Amino acid sequence: MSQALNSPPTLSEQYRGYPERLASQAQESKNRLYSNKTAPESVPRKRGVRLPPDTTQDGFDRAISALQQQIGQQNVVLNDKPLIDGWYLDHPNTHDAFHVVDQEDLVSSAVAYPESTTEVQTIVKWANKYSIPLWPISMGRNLGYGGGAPRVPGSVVVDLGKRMNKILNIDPDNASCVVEPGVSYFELYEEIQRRKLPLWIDCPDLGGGSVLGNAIDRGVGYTPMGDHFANHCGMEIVLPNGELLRTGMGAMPGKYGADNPTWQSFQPAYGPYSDGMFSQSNFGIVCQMGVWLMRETGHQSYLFTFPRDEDFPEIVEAIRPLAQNRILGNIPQLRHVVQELNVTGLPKSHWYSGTGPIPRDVVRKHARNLPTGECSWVFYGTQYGDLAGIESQLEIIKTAFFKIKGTKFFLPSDLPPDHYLHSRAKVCAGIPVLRELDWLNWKPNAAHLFFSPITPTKGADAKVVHDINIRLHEKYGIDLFPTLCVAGREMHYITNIVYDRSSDDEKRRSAALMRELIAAAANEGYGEYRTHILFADQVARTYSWGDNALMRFNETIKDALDPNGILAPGRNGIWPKKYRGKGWELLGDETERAIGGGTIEPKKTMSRL
Ligand code: EUG
Repeated sequence: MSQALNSPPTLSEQYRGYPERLASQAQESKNRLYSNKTAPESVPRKRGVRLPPDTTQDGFDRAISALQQQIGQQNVVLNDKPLIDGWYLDHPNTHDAFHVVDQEDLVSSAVAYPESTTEVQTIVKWANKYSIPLWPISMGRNLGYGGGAPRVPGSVVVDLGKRMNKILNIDPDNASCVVEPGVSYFELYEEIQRRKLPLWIDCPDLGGGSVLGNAIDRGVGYTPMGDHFANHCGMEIVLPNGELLRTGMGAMPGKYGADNPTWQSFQPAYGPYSDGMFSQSNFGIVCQMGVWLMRETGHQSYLFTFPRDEDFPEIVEAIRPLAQNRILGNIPQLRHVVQELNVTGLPKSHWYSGTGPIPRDVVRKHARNLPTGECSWVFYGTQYGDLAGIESQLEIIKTAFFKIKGTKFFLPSDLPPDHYLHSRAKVCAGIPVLRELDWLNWKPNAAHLFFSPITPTKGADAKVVHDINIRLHEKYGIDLFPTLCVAGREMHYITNIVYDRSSDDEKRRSAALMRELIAAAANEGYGEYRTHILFADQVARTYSWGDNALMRFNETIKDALDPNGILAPGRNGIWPKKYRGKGWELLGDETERAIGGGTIEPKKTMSRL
């Protein structure tokens, strides 16, 4: 429990830290989480360093010494100490803090900390020579999707965050910047404030993640520039053979060896647009990326409540034209009212003492006592621009939503200072915060998985996915926490599957629920935009149109770029030839079976197959 007493690190102490302005929040949030913790901080390791597949101890030792000689002994660290799940701002890069299978299963053998793109090239060439799988991470947050854990146990994690955390350029005229993988939303925001620039960043619900990493995982934020990948411009990439590539206009040399002046201005350049291939992929290591910023503007956040569970399809229908007409300025969130209970940071036991999911009538009873009153759905939106524009937009939005009977409207000034809307207003103005962590207090030792399908922004489609969620969460006895990020043509329907890390039973039910949700949604034609590393194989294989044409295309590219199969094997379901069809793909109940001390690694090593 010693860590509980420590203050979490600040940004000036640690690249993964929090800004001073959030000091008391960070400490409170950490204390609250630790006060709910019943599991020990760490347990003794059952085995020593987990070796990469097909590697002898002797061969591994020689490879590690060789790498230490190349990038410095202190920059290659064995993963041989007790594993600590820690907390959001003391996040491990040794394993998945939100472990689904055994904590010690999805672990690295070692972590390498490169300082530069050149050192990343050195590591990649080393991995090819010694045939060791690499797992690059930026800062390794990726919460609910696997954290910093490698898919193949014993991979060497390449932690780009620790030493490659420079903001290389901020161009106020172009409203853009260039970042390395270790630049967090917190850091980028603070730097813009330090320089007093009239610019906004766009951040997701939590501010500790990597700007670059989130964009290439195609994450979402909540200003008008919330589509992070769509707002990146230009990349510098190390390919799996160690060669270097610049995409976009960066492919054209600048004068006298300078960066190309148009690199952060025009995304595609000439010829096929290659950047997409380096998002959610294992085709290269992105070491620099351009990011577009937003010009500072006026903004007004607000919320609507809707009375009935059954209003859901009608709400979605009302949002669609508003979003398509760009009356809605950002990606709003629609949350079920149960999320109003968990975002208070109070544990489930505060609201309900029974076992099993919290019943609907109990949620209703408690909602009645919240400032927003009894309701079923809560819509969090923000309008941008000048006051007159915001007011006229709000009138149009109110007219549309008030057609749903019993709808209510609230401004931040209508709600107490601790209401979540105040935190939401910050996120929607590009100010990164920590508040969203609070629903992790729902149960002791809480971890979570995200189920993240995409549906059209149409009531009927949304209802199909919602009903699947209701049915299967009930079947597995798990609370249903839906948050929908709604755009004009599609919505990210995110459910948060919260489980107690110390309970194998909860882990098994959560994993089984995920598996069945993915299958049931795919059966209706709905697919995930992103998933946990343990479910990547299953999700990738739901995209099977034309006899798996997409996966065959991806595999062709993977084999051409990475013939030795060293780069992030299994990432997003893409396996290099060396691993393919040898028992690595998790397509059945392997995950559930590995919970409680097993492994997801196939029994036979690759060469013996
Ligand atoms: C959220 C949104 C996501 C995601 C995970 C979580 C929101 C949680 C839009 O994508 O992948 C409140």
